[in-house]
Amino acid sequence: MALKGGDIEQHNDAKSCWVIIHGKAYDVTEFLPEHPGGSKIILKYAGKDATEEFEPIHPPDTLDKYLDKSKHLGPVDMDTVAKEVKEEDPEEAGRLERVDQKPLLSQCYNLFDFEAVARRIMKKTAWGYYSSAADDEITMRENHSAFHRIWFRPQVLVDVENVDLSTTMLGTKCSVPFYVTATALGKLGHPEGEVVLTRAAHTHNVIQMIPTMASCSLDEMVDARRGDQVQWLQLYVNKDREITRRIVQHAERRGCRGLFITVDAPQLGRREKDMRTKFTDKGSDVQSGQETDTSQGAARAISSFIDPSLSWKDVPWFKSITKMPVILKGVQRVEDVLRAVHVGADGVVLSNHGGRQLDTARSAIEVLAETMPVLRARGLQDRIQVFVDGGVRRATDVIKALCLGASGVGIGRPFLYAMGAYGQEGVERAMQLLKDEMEMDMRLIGCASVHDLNPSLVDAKGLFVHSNPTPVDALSHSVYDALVPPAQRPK
Ligand code: PPY
Repeated sequence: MALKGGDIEQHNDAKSCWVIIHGKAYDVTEFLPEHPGGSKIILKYAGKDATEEFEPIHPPDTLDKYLDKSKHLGPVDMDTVAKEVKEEDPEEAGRLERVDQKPLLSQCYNLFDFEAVARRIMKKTAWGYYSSAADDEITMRENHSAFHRIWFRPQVLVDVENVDLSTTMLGTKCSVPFYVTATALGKLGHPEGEVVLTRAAHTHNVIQMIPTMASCSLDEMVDARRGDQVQWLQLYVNKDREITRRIVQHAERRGCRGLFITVDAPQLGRREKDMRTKFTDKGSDVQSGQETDTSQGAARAISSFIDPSLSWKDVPWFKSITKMPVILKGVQRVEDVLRAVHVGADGVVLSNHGGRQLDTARSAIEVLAETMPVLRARGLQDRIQVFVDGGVRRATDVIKALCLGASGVGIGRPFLYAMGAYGQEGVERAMQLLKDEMEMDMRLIGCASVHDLNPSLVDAKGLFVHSNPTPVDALSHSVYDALVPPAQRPK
């Protein structure tokens, strides 16, 4: 017999805490101290329906995995559960109005357009989480602007009637040299989450990297795959290596073709925009100066499982538990690329985690320009595949990375923005726009195949220059009123 709302309501504190999730009741009293996001957030929903808060940040198999079966109390007659009367939220009303008035998808011409729309219509928590980066967000901005310090040296009079964008990454043929990189918590941006990216990736034959911290389960993303579509797995290494082994081997059994181990996040960076919007409904407390809770933002709250003791010593173990190629994601200097070759990694992703970890870390494109000449000088360029991600918004950015020796380029936030703003169609259009830009750029640079791209086609001398131009005298500019010419004197 189904439980009634009244039965649940009585268990509304730390002594006895029941919650409803997707129409079922759970006794989470003993789980409270273990919850990676802290007990406070659960207690807020003690005796109530917690589905809305739970959904985007927990894959659907979470309760089966982490809560003992004896605590699964069974179905609830939802007609008997008091509906929470939500206060009229003017901010949300404004957002819904903006959703109604958003531009047509066909009016989006480039990846920045999706970002502009997403910023206006995504929920504040989603925008805060996706768009935020570490500290002053200097690295996040540098990731894109570094591409502006590379200039093309096009060649002319090459037959570019037919342009071939296809390439091979980790032995897989794919139609374009970019892939959907792993980004977490997809349901913050779209009710269906990451499977939307899977479907769009299929349409364009683009590889998808499945995130450990997805809102969908790995099985859901794998089940959403069609035909011979290719997926890789991004891995956060758990302190409990048995959990890690299970995840890796399960992904391999389900057909994932690459293991990308995240190595740049022994601790999650501080993303203050995310912390401020907070993943609680009373985010605005911070602004009004009232007492705040200690919310750390969506990501940090659930990151305590990540093992900060992960080290080079562990790499052979990963190679021993899987036949998938092993790639280290988040390498940031040539010395570590050489070390990765030495320990037998099949690849590296030069990446600073979208600027979300160490602020003022260099851009991946700069690290690539540092790395490839060293690999070539030592004859190691074919021993390891080098990928880059971060700040890629234009096909010219992708082409520059390939010219400098990258095997492929990861794109994260832009596809999330396209998904948040327009769903699957949006992601498909974003991919199509990139393809169209790329075909044109290839013609203009004088290359009919991505395999013809090489370092002679770019001038990257300025890439390593980090100095700022003469600082702008911002303060005086803000108080200075320019001399206004007098009104014409009467004759
Ligand atoms: C990030 O937010 O940068 C992530 O990599 C995702 C994440 C989310 C939650 C816990 C750990 C990492």
